[in-house]
Amino acid sequence: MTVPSPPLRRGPRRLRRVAAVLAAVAVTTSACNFGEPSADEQGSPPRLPTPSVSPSAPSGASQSVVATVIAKGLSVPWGVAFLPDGGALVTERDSKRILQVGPSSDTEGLKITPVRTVDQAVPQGEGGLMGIAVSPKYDTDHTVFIYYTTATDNRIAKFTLGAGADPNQAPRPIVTGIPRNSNHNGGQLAFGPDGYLYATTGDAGQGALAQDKASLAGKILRMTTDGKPAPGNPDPKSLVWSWGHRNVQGIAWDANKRAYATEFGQNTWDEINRIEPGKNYGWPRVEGKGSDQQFTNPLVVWPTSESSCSGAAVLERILAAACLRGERLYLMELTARGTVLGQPRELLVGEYGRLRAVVAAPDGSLWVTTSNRDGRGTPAADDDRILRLVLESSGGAGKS
Ligand SMILES: [Ca+2]
Repeated sequence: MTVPSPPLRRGPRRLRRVAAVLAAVAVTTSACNFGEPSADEQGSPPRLPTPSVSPSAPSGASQSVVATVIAKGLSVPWGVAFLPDGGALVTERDSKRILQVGPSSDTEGLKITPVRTVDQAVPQGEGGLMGIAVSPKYDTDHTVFIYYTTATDNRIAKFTLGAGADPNQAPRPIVTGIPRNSNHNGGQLAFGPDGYLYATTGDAGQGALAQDKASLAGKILRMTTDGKPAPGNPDPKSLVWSWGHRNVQGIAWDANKRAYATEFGQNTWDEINRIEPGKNYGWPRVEGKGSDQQFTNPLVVWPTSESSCSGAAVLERILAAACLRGERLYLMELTARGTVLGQPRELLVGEYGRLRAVVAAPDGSLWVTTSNRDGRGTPAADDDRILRLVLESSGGAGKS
């Protein structure tokens, strides 16, 4: 059996091809049922390593997905953000490096090029160089945003890339004073469909701060590119968008502009929450689902041993969550009302170890990073890796 190396290039998003992702992966398919790319995918494919076909459903069920290792030899890749050229900026938490991955390739997979090191970051425990976001106006402002831990706080800063940019110029902080600790630093950054920058924070090991609106800990923040409260925030003078969070490391939006976030619980329940402004998600008063009306219940809860999900991404109607301790990728089908339809499906269970970031790539695939060098995993020789997942069976939706 041969599985064609999927082309990776700029071009029209192929989202229609994943419109029936869950249906496709749920269909009974043989592992060889991956055909030639359609005409609009033709192009000059990079020299990618041989894909592995991963039978990813539990106990002999029939889901399958093509997972291709497209980059390897990284160390704790944390944030991934695509540039307009189809390459991605990737942060490494502990080395404090920012790398560009792709779009060109070499014999090892996608080409990895160091961009800069963020010397201002002070990695410790779960802290270090974490989230990264590319300005929606990157073509004109060349600006990149990062979230990192220092000796005294977590902060958000920005810098410029490209011709004329000085790689030795320190990133300019736009938000400081986000409480830090060895654990629960949050760290995700992403631009929402409204054009504003969102940041997810952790409770820094002090649960009470999540219920304190004056603290930036245990919150989801929404801001302008200068780090000011974005217009429409619940309190016009505050960055706080939602509160009562323990440790959120992933956020993504669906086509209806609804936000979903992954959240680490304590010992029992991890959560997926649909994030709405001004709502209180309960921590530390509630872990998982509760009955107190003042708190917003999660959409989905999982036992921590099967989840501990960090990254989140939405691809068409599919919400994906990449899990560290649970060593799997969950896929959930979102409804038009912003709920989850049926049971989450799990892929890659235990196959690549701990999974941290998941992002929707411009070509309609998902990129997933491993995190086996973060001190809690068992690294393979080529860890940490970036996987490219194509969530479809060839032949198109409706065929099996
Ligand atoms: Ca909660």
